[in-house]
Amino acid sequence: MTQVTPKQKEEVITHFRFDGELLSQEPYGSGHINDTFLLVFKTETDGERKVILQRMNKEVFEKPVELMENIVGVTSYLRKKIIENGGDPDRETLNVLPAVDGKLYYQDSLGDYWRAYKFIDKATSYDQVEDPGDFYQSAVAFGNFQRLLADYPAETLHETIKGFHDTKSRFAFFKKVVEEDIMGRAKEVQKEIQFVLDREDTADYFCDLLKKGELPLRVTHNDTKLNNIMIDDASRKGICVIDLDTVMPGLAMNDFGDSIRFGASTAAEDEQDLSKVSCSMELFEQYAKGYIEGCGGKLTRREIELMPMGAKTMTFECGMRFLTDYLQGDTYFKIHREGHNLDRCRTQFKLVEDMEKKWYTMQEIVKKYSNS
Ligand code: ADP
Ligand code: GN1
Ligand code: MG
Repeated sequence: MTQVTPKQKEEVITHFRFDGELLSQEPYGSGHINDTFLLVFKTETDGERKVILQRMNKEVFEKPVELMENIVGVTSYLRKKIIENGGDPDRETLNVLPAVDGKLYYQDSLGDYWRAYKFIDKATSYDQVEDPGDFYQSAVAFGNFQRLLADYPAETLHETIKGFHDTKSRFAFFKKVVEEDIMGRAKEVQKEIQFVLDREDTADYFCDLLKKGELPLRVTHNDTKLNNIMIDDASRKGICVIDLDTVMPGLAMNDFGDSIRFGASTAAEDEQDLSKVSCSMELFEQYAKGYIEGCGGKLTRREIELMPMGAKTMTFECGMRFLTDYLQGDTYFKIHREGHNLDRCRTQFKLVEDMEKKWYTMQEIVKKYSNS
């Protein structure tokens, strides 16, 4: 995607129903996909009001209108449940702010799609775990999210990215990208390429079980990293699951696994010193406990047993995706330095190796909670 220009943003802001005088606007958060801005307004009635404004990445999400239909469907459903449970729907789910013409998005004169959300104040989205208790709370919240959506009519959801966690197809695509090698980068990363090729069985594992009808498809989030949840600054509870772009039918093990990949790592996703990167079993346990509790008894014994496989699959898949993007010239994930995607790929593969070493421990941990 091209850079957002000030003129473009100015046009967009006038096309939403925002109250008050604009005090500031700045790029916000550390997402890899959309362009996110925090806007602050001064209103006559209730002081400062903050808004999240996002340009949706239309190269990643080819049908932004369908994407917004999913988000409004899911958030209005959650809103009802939150009210029934006596919660605060303005803080516990995303709230879309409509454009001036009443639509859920605004398409600007350059053809880009934008949306706005109420800002969830006095809560934080973390890029790394600072306290294991927060990680546990984020697990309860992601588990709850799935439990609350258990009866959501899955057939009404659009598939916003085709084959998003179809690791087998991603593996086949990876091999094609290596063969084509359009940037001439494959020769520098032979070790990483080999790492992927040696693990075709990991890529196939869930896809084969799904084909045999052995795994339940649920409405899942599919991008459960720690910075996609807001932790309340006062209660330290995971209050709101955000980044709903990939809510689609999927596997509970993958939602569990993607959180482990990101949050149970002892280092940042793009750490260059690999000696700092490992999968913390303390954090793995906190998350497993919280997620199983949050799902409220809905997970089958088999799903719980396969949670370590979810962690390995999501970490392997994500590393392979970063490497694919590196080989293709960094067109999918935002990068902030040369070789950024390669650094990210290396942390993921270090984690996969570490999980392979700790396989028995992970199995024992989930076993402990599958009986509770
Ligand atoms: P991306 O798909 O690029 O990751 P996100 O929707 O996750 O985009 O938004 C990026 C970041 O913006 C989040 O990690 C979070 O820090 C912040 N954010 C997004 N929505 C809200 C919101 N409603 N209230 C507060 N912060 C938000
Ligand atoms: C992207 O959007 P964001 O930054 O929360 C990506 C995830 C990856 C993640 C890796 C739609 O998540 O699939 O796991 O980066 N989202 C999309 O950090 O591709
Ligand atoms: Mg995000």
